[in-house]
Amino acid sequence: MQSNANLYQFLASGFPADRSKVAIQTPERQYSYDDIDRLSAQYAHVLQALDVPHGSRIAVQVEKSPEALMLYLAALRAGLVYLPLNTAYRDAEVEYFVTDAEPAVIVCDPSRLDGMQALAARTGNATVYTLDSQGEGSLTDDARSQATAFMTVTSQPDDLAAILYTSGTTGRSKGAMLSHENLSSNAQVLHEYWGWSSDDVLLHMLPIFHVHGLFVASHAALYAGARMIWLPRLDIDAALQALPGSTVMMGVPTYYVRLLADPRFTRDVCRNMRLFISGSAPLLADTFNEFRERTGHAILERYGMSETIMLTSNPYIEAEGPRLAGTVGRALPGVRVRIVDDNDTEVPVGSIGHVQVRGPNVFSGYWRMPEKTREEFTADGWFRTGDMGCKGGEGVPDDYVSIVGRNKDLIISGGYNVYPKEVEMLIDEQPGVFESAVIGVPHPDFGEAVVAVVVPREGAHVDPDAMRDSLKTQLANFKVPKEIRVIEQLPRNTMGKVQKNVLRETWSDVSSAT
Ligand code: MCA
Ligand code: AMP
Repeated sequence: MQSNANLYQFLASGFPADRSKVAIQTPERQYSYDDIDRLSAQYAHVLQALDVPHGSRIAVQVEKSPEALMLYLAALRAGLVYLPLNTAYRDAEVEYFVTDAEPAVIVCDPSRLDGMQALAARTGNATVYTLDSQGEGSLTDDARSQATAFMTVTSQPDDLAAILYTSGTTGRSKGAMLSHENLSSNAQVLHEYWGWSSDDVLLHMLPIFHVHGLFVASHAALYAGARMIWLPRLDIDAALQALPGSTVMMGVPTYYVRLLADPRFTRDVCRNMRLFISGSAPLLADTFNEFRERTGHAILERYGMSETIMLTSNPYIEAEGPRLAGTVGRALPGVRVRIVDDNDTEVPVGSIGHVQVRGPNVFSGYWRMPEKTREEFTADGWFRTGDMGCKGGEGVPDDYVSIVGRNKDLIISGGYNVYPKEVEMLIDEQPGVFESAVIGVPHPDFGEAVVAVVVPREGAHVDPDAMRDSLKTQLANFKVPKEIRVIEQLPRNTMGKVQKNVLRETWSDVSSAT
C-alpha cells in the first residue's frame, strides 16, 4: 500500500485509542477526538465537493474557535493548501494576499462577507463561506448534512500543506510554502524534545493564524493525544482559572509579562504545570528571572520562523543543560544552525554573525517568487534567516545559540511582525508628508512598539492624530504607530541612508507613556 504523508494522517496517528477523550475544552463546551475526526470529515466533504484541483489554496480569516481548527484539519484532509490570515488585517491587506495566492476557497467572518465576495469576484471567483467565532456560518450549515467519515487524500511529503505570509523588507509580503513533511517532521521532533504525553493539558490562548498557535501548539497537543484548554485570546482572568488544571502553556513574551503583572499569579496557581514555553520574540532576562522567582519555573525559550517552524530550543531535560535567559538553546534534533560572516563562512564560537539554517523543517521557497527564494538560500542550500546571532559566549555552552539582532528591518510587537517599509510607504502617501522612518522602540508590554518619525513637505502641516486615524483604516491595528513624531529632517549617513539607530536612540522613551 502507498504510504500517505498527509499531515492529518500523521497527527491522527497520535490520537488516543479512546477517541471519546476530550481534545478541546472551551468555557462553553468540549470536543472529543471523535468529534475532531467527524467534524473535520464533514468540512472536508464540503471542500471536496467543490471539485477544485489538489493543491488549490484556501484562504481563511476567521476568529479563533474549535471549528476553525477543524477547518484547518479538513483542508489538510482534502488536499488543499491552508492560508491563514490575521483577523486584524484590513481589506487592502487581504486583497494583496488573495490576489497573490489565488485561493479557490475563502472562509471569512460573516461581518466581512460582502467585501470578501466582491474581492473574490474581482480576483478569480473563489467560493466564499462564512464561519463565526461560535463556529456557525454557511460552512457549518453545509457541513451538517455531510458524512462523518472521510478518506484523507494521499499527499506526498513535498506537497504543500500551508502558505504563511511573512512581510518582506521591500514592503511586499512573501508566502512561505510549507510542506506536509516540513510540518510533520517538526511536530515529531518537538513531541519528543519537550516530553509530550497524553496526560498533558495545554493552555491554548494564542491566535491560530500563525506558526506559534497553529503549528507549534495545536500540533503538539493533537499528536500527543493531549487535552487543550482553548481560550479565544489572552485573557488573564481566564488564564488564572485554567492554569491550575494545565500542564503546559505557550506564549509570546507579552503573555508572561502580563501574567507577572497580576499579583494573583502565584506558585500555587502553577502547581500542576510542567512547562512554560516562550517564543516569537526575545524574552527579556528580567522577565525570565522574575518568573523563576515567582513560580519556580524557568521559562523554556525557543526560536523559529514562519519559513522554518521551530529551529532551536533550550533543553527540556535538566540533565541536558540549563535553560539560559538570553539564549534560544540548541539546534533541535535534525536541524542545523550555523553562524557565518558576510561571505557565508562560519565564524568562531563566541563571534556574532548571520544565522543560517537547514533541516527537514525548512520551507521550499516563497510562493511564486523564485528570485527571492534563490536570494534567501546559499549555493549550498542553507536558508538565510535574516537574524544575527552567536553560538556560545561567556558562561554559555558552545552549542547554544543567542539571537542578538536582526539584519532585516523588522519590528516585533507583542509577537506580531511589522515591516517598517510597509508602514513607511503608506505614511509617505499621506497629505503633506515628504518622507518618514518607522522604528521599533522598547515597550514594557509589547517588547517593541511601532513609532513613526515624519518629515512634512515644506510649508505643510502634518496632524499625527489624523494620520493615525487614516492609517487605522488601511493597516492592521498592531502595525499602526503608537506614536507619530514630526521632525524637520531624518538623520542620514554619508551614503544618504537613514540612520535608524540614531532615531531609535532619540525616541527610545516615547512609548513608555502609551
Ligand atoms: C494588540 N495591539 C497591539 C498588539 N496587539 N499593538 C501592538 N502589538 C500587538 N501585538 C493593540 C491594538 O491595536 C489595540 O490598540 C490595543 O492593543 C488593544 O487590542 P487588543 O486586541 O485588546 O489587544 P490584546 O488582546 O491585549 O492583544 C495583545 C496580545 C496579542 C495578546 C499580545 O497581540 C497576541 O496574542 N499576540 C500574539 C502574537 C502571536 O501569536 N505571534 C506568533 C507569530 P488600539 O485600541 O489603538 O487599536 S509566529 C512567529 O512569530 C514565529 C514563527 C515563532 O517563532 O513563533
Ligand atoms: P515570523 O516572520 O513571524 O516567522 O518571525 C520570525 C522571526 O521572529 C525570527 O526571524 C526572529 O527574528 C524572531 N524570533 C522568533 N523567536 C524568537 C526568539 N525566541 N528570540 C528572538 N527572536 C525570535
